[in-house]
Amino acid sequence: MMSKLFRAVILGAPASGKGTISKRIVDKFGFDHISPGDILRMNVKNNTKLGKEAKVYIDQGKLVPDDLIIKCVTSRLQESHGKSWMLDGFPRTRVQAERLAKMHALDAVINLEVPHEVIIDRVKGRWLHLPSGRVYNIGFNEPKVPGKDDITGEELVQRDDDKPEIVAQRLQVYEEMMKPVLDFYYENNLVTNFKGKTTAEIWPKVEQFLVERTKALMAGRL
Ligand code: G5P
Ligand code: MG
Repeated sequence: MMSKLFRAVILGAPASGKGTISKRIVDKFGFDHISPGDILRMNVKNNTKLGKEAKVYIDQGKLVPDDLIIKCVTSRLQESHGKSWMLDGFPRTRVQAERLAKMHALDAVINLEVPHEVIIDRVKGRWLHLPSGRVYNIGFNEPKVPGKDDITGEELVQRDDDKPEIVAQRLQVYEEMMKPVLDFYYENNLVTNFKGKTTAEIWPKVEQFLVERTKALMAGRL
């Protein structure tokens, strides 16, 4: 276990593989994985106040308002107190990035770059176990039993916002909103880009990067 804490964000377009890469980081490095998208989907499923408010935006492929999502992430980060963590899909606006910077100094910004045509093709085969956030894809990491989660045997679902027209909207919102976020992190020299069409291509590079970064952190060079 690392004695110093590592804090990272993982950014990338919808279905670029943030959740998939995050799972591998959790398995290898033991970081706490915080995915606001997963938290929102659980709230929608349980019909909470947050879920009801967020659903309207999620279903249209729009971003949930900053104050809602910042509140949600801030309280989840408190649960990670004393642990190394990675935030998946947050920040998505400059306001979110600035608020996060006031709370925590980051050690890395991992930016996944996957071509849009690959993404559009991928979402068609995505299946999800809602309570855990585990994702599957037909032809990539298929569940052992069709339609069932490997660990719990519970039902898998498809996301309402994975319909082609909503995915197109999400990609457009992403391109618009992320530029100022990436600029903010470039100004702070934090961004590392990982380009590729598959997780098989991207993961070894992310893994090597994190091995080096966590070593540097331990040696006090970060
Ligand atoms: P989310 O939940 O943050 P997105 O749109 O950022 O959603 P998403 O869709 O969850 O991102 P991902 O996590 O990047 O995608 O990708 P993934 O699930 O790991 O992989 C996608 C699929 O490809 C999976 O089926 C996987 O198995 C498969 N796959 C992976 N690698 C490969 C490969 O090599 N080959 C193949 N064939 N398949 C592969 O946000 C959702 C909504 O929540 C709100 C917004 O409304 C947003 O639209 N929201 C926020 N709003 C405001 N601010 C924020 N910070 C918000 N965060 C969430
Ligand atoms: Mg995800």
